[in-house]
This record gives sequence, C-alpha cells and structure tokens, in this order.
Amino acid sequence: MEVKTSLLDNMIGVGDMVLIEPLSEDTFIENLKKRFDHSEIYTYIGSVVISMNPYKSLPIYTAEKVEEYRNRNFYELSPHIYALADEAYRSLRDQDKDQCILITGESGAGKTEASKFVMSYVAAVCGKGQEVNKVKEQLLQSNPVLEAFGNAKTVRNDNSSRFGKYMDIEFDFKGDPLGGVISNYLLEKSRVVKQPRGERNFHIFYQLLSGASDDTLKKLKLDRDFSKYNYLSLDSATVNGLDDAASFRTVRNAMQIVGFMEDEVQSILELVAAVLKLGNIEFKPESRCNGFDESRIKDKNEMCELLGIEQSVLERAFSFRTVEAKMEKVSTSLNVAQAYYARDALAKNLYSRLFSWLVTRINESIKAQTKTHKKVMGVLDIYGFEIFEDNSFEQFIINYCNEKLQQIFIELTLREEQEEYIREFLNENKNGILAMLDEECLRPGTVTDETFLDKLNTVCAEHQHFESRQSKNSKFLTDHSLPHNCFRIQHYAGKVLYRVEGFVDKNNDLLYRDLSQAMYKANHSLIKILFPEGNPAKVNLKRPPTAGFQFRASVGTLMKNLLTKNPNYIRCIKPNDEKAAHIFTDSLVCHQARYLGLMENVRVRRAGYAFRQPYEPCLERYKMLCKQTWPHWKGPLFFLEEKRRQCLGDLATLIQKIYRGWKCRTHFLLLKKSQVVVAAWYRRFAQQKKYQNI
Ligand code: AOV
Ligand code: MG
Repeated sequence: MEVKTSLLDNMIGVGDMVLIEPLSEDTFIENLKKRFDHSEIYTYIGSVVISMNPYKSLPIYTAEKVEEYRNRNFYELSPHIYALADEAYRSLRDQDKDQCILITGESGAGKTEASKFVMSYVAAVCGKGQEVNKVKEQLLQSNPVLEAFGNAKTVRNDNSSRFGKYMDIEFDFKGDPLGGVISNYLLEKSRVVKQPRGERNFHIFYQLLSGASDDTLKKLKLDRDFSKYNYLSLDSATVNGLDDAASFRTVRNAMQIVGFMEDEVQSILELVAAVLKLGNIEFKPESRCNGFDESRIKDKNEMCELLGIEQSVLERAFSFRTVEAKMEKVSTSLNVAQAYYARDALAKNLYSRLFSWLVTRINESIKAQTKTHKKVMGVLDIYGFEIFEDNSFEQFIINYCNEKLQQIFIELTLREEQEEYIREFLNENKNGILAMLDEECLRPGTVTDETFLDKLNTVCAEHQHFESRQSKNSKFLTDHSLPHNCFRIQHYAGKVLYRVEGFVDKNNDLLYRDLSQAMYKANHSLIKILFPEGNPAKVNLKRPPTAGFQFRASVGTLMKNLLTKNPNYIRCIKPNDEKAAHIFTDSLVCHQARYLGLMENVRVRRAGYAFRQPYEPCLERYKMLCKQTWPHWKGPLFFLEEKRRQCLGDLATLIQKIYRGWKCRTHFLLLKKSQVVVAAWYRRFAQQKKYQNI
C-alpha cells in the first residue's frame, strides 16, 4: 500500500512509528524498509528502539556521534541506540532509578552488537580519571573474552551467543562507574563434542590453533591443523570475515586488561588444549572371560601430561563406573560405547565449568571496590530465539528463555491489549514441560526419552481436553502426523518441532564420579577447582539439581530482578536470512514485527500516556522551575495534598510552556490519582479531534 501522508513522503521515512498515518502493517513495514534502504537502521516506537541489522559497518558509532547524542533529549535527534543509552544513563544518574536494557530479537538480529554499542556509549559518557578509565576498560574487555569462549558460528549467525548474559554495571551517586557483575545462563555445551553441519565449535579452539605462537602450541602439545582434532568440524572451519588469529591476540590482550595473571591464562589454555586432546582419545574393546567387552584406551594420550594426571588413573576412570550408596561401593565396567559417552560427558563438563569459572574470575576483577549505595544499569543479551532443522534440549532452553522475556515485554508494555497472554507450557506448576522433565528424571525405575515423551503427551492431552472449552491458547500441539520421537510447541515466534532424544540425559547432566575424582587428582590447580566434588573427603550422595531446574531458577530470579528496574527496550530485527547487506525480505521482517507485537506496541503508545511518575520524584525533579517549590522544597511531608496539587498545577503550566516549542508533539501534564502523567499528544490526532478528551 502506498503511503501518502506528508510525514512518510519524507525520503527516509518516519523516525517514530507512532507518527505514521495511516497505521497498518503495510505502512509499518514500508517505513522500516525505506529507512533500511537509507541505512537508517533505528526507528522508534515511542521510547522503544527498533534496530535493523544492516550487515555492514556504518559510520554511526564514532566519537562525534557520541558527542552529538550526549545529554540530548530522546526525541531531539534522529533515532539512535545512543539516544536510548543516554536516556537510560541520565535517568539512572539524575533520578536515581536503576535501569535495565532489554535486548531481544531472534538469532542474528543484532543483540550482542547492540549490547556492545550501549556499553561503549555509556563508558564514553560516564566519569573521567585514571581509576574510572581502568574500570571502564575492564568492563568493556570482558566482552571479547566471553565471546571467544561462549560464541560460535551457527547457520543463523557467524558469531552466535551460545550462552545468556546479564551484566549489571554499577555506578556511584555521581554516575561514575564502580564496577560490574556478570551472570551467565546455561552454555550450550553439547557443541563442544559435536557441531551440526555448517557450524563450528566455540571460537576459542580455532583462535588458539590459528593465533598462538609456535612456542605456545608446542607447550600445549597442539598441532595447528584443525583436521587433527575430532571435536572440530571441518566443513566450516574457517568463516568469511572472521580472522581467528587476530581475534586470538585481541582475546589475549583483553584477558590481560581484565586482570588475568599470565599463569592463569596458561592454565586456561591448557584446559582448552585438554578438551581437544580428550576428543582424540579412542577406545578399543578387550574381551573378558565373562563374555563382556571392557573398554580400554587405545593409545597414550597427551591430555594426561598436560593436566598432570596419571595415565592409569584416567584409564581406570574410563573403564569403570563406581556407584556408591550409603556403605556400599559397586564397580561395573564400561563397554566401548559407554566409554565414549563418558569421554564426551567429561569434555562437555570440563569446558562448561571452565566457562563458568571464567565468569567468576572476571567478576572478581570487575567487582566494585566499595560498599556504598550503587545505582545499577543491567544489560541483558541472551541467545535469540532459534529454529533449526534439528531442535533439541538446547533449543528448548533458549526458546524458553526468549518466551520469558517476551512475557515481560507484554506485561510491561502491552498488558492492556493482551490480557490473555498466558503460555501454558511455561507455567511453573507441575504441568510445565521442564517441570515434567524433572519429575521424570527423578522418578525411580527406567526413565528414557520415550517415557518422558509419553508423559508429556498424556498430561498435555488431558490438560488440553480440559482446557479446550475455555482457552484456545494451548501451546503444546499434539498432532498424530509428528515423527514418533518428537513434540511440537507453538512459541510466540513460531512452531518448533523438538526431537526428544537426549532430553533426559542433558537434563540429568550427571558426570560419573570416577571421572570427577580422576580430575581432582590432577596436578593442576585449575582442574582441581573445577571438580570440587571429586574430593574423596567430600563425597556427597545427594543428587545435584538438574540442568533444567537450575536454569528455570536462574531465569526466574533474573525476571524478578528485571521487574524491579526501569526497562528500556531494543527490539532487534533481522532483515534477511542470507546474512547480507542491502537485502530486505518483507515476509521475514513482517513475521518478526508480528510476533514481537510491534504493531500492538504502536497502538498502545498512540492511545496511551507517554510518561508517568509519582508526585514526589516529579516535584523533586522540577522544583527549580516554580517559585512555590523553590528553594523551599523539603521532601514528601512538606505539603498538604491540596497544596501539593496546586504546586504541581503551577509546575504543569511551566513545563507545558517549555514543551510547546516542540515541533510535532505537545506534552500535557496531567494529575491523575497519585501520579503525574505527561501525555504525548500528537498534533495530527489533535487536529482530527480524536483525542481531545485526554
Ligand atoms: P545476535 O546476538 O542477535 O544473535 P549479533 O549481534 O551477533 O546477533 O549480530 C550478528 C551479526 O550481524 C554481527 O556479527 C554483525 O556482523 C552484524 N551486525 C549486527 N548488528 C550490527 C550493526 N549495528 N552494525 C553492523 N553490523 C551488525 V544470537 O547471539 O545468534 O541470538 O544467539
Ligand atoms: Mg548474540
């Protein structure tokens, strides 16, 4: 549909979707496209920033741009992620409101890049001085380290985050940065031992082999040739546009800035090398007189030397499994397949524990050195919603996390429109899928992926039958045409078919005790730290919590935390599936705009009020504008209700005068029950006499 209004005649489209007239899905998409074609990748919906991935570098993140946006009002300049960052930072500093920056969008949409732009903007505008600069540098340099270990090439994104990340940046009362705290969410560790076609293992493996000096590689007993390692897929070992060797230098440098000691870096690299070596261990059967094939390691493995583990200790750990129960210890031997399973489990555990340790270690370096009151800006960058050909437990976890975030968005911005937005499979009660998986994993008797699927089908079918009359909202889709080992879920962003194979095992996430004990025996300080349960003095017979349980709990805590902060949204959109600049696939963008609820977002913004604030902070903020409140404003108890309203009225008139100078919108300050409401009243609507009753 051709958009005719004068606002859209503008070559580069309209900066704020709220001003589009007429509003329809077509005009919405057309506006995005027009802007995208002119490299205007940011567009507002009120205070929400839509960010289109340009897939090319744009000259809009320069120091001059930072200066341009610094201390400017949100709507003053053309839309930019810097405007959002500036607004968030200023309200944190001036109004003492903790902020969070919620960055959402599907895999490859530009979340991680956006989070880095926000962080670098805030770093550029906050505080000065040697100490402060050191803090800033450390916070920023934590990124390359975590990306090297936690990102990988997938078919959707060449630098895909395979973990969720939330970072609190802490400030003092002046707005100077004090430090930060990073929380990480479930790393997709299955990637360590196997990668889908067209994908890679985590970047660090390739970076190390390509970028380390000959001397370092010799010490680590590594060969530069990727093909020597079973754990490195070969069909896409090099990625266009990624320079692994240069990245390795960046990562080494970043580790140094963050505060890693040389011997720590050495230890970390030894573990990375050990994972590669572990993948090369092969097993052969050895026939026993009882007819049972016991597994034996084929060749001597250099991993033992690297980690200071005796070969015989490792061999034993790969040949037997000991089960301890109260006073008894029973050892059974492993066959070759079980030994391979144990090897992979060890590699996955080793790597994911190393990753968590890195986060802890970085936190130690970047934590604020003072206990005084801190203001906080949280930046959330999780793995985006993804649908692959083959979807497993990992995709379920990733998509679950995205559902939760979408729920928060709906709750905070669209609730009036979508009261009935309930996703049953997410419910925390016993009918949630993760809860059912846990119940199944803890059940005595034989538990397999199939028994879990049976349970899922039975419970959900019953549930649906019961619910069907009241709600069309069931998101677990039963369909008899599904492959027998699959279930399907209607997520907010699309239907996903999950293959159930591996769900139970990945959720259990158990490592044979023999292996953790062997690791604990290593003459390597870091390995010892990573496997504390291997300490024979600390045998704990209690079952560790499942992966799903831990994830659910940590995401739950995160959501509660986010709800206490003032949210700022960046909604990232992927323009095409080719990872290419200049291609705008209408259908793809439209699909994302729909599931992200962007149209509803515009409608709510057009109808609603732009800004709400309780009386007290508003008076505090604007006290200097009005002679009634300046200089004798003495806090909440000073005014009687009536007097307070009167003062606010005076303030309102003044603020209106200030805002009246604005070009396309007029602000009104209203007094609602207990809040001051600044309504953005758009002149176009006003002319139509549509909203005159505001
Ligand atoms: P994601 O974080 O949303 O995906 P990224 O932030 O990693 O996506 O972006 C994917 C790629 O798109 C980047 O590596 C860049 O090449 C390009 N890109 C994104 N934003 C910009 C920008 N503003 N300017 C230039 N290039 C950009 V995932 O982590 O897969 O959910 O899981
Ligand atoms: Mg990412």
